[in-house]
Amino acid sequence: MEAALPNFFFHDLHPAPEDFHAEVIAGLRGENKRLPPKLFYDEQGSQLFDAITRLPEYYPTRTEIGLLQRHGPDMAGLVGDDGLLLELGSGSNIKIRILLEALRLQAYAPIDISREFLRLSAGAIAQDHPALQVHAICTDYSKPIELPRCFDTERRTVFFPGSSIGNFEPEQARELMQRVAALLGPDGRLLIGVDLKKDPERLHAAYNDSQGITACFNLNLLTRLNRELDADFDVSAFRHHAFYNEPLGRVEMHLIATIRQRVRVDGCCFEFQTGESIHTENSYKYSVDEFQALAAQAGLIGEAVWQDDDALFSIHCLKAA
Ligand code: AVJ
Repeated sequence: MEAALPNFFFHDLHPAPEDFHAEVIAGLRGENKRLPPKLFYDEQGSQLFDAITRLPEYYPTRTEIGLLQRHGPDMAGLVGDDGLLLELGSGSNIKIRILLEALRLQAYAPIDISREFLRLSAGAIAQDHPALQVHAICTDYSKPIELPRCFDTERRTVFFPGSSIGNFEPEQARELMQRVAALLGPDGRLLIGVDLKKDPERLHAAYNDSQGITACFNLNLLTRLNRELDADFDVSAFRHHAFYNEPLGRVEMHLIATIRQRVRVDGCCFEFQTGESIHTENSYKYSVDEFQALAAQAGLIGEAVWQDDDALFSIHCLKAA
């Protein structure tokens, strides 16, 4: 922990490369090869994701920002002043900046797995809000989160924007929301952004942009493994593949081997047939009712929900049942 500014604290609980090792090897060993999407977010990956959020085809970010601008004061009214706000997967800080215009907080705790990205974006918030205690926590929030001691405030809000909840299988999403519910206590609120079910063509375009940025983002995972896990993927021998799996209600991203090949990762050998895939991401889409039903299973009830006029994206305010 270090203090760059008197109101800025950085808690570095980033998983070590060794922690990724077991997950990566297990993911590539199985019958259907897979890698966890949290591995996208090294520095390069965070920058590519940031570029995705500005693509014309990628509607979620700008739609959610529009909802925050339009309904921020209502959201702030439900959340209440003077508490602690934890943001899961904070990434860049545009969204919290909008909320901070409507909401007076005692402390803000952005949580993200991308270390330098977090340091910069959280530090900027601390600089611009000298009366706000900013405790950035670099960690993997898909695992149980240990909060620093200084967080014993009465009122806690969890802000989970971007529809990152969509990366989790519904069962894991329920578990994560259960852990969040325990964090919130009786007075707390969860503000969560959830991408809505919609026209499959629109979804397809959002994950197959014409500039190929999403493809770079997907392929960067292999570059990262080459660098950090002593792998020897030939990145040019894989291609990006993304489609909407309608029966399962999710966009899937894959990396497809374009030729038959053998890859070494940290001394372990993996065979790929031509056309074989590594499943790198799911992005589940929920109707408002589907999501409320899932939240109810986690012990959370809906207090309000906002969506844009085109019904592209939703933000739910939930509290402990
Ligand atoms: C950050 C997980 C919400 O699923 O839309 C964007 C990640 N992947 N384009 C999403 C992503 C491909 C994004 N989430």
